[in-house]
Amino acid sequence: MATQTFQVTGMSCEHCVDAVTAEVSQLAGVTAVDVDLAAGSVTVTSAQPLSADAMAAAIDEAGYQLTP
Ligand SMILES: [Cu+2]
Repeated sequence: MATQTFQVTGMSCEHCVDAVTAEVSQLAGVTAVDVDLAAGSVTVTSAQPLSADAMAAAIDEAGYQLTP
C-alpha cells in the first residue's frame, strides 16, 4: 500500500474536487483519493506507488495541472 500527496493547480470548488477524484480513482490500484481544496493537494492511496506520468495524465484529463 502506498500513500502519495501531489500538488495540483487550478482547483477552485467542489466541482473541481469531484472531477479530480473521479479521474484519479480510475487509475489502476487506487483505493482512496482525498482532495484538500484549500491546500491544493491530492492524497492518493494505492496498491502500488503511482508514477508521476500516470498521475499527471489523470489530472490533465480532469482539466487541471500537476505541480512538478
Ligand atoms: Cu471547480
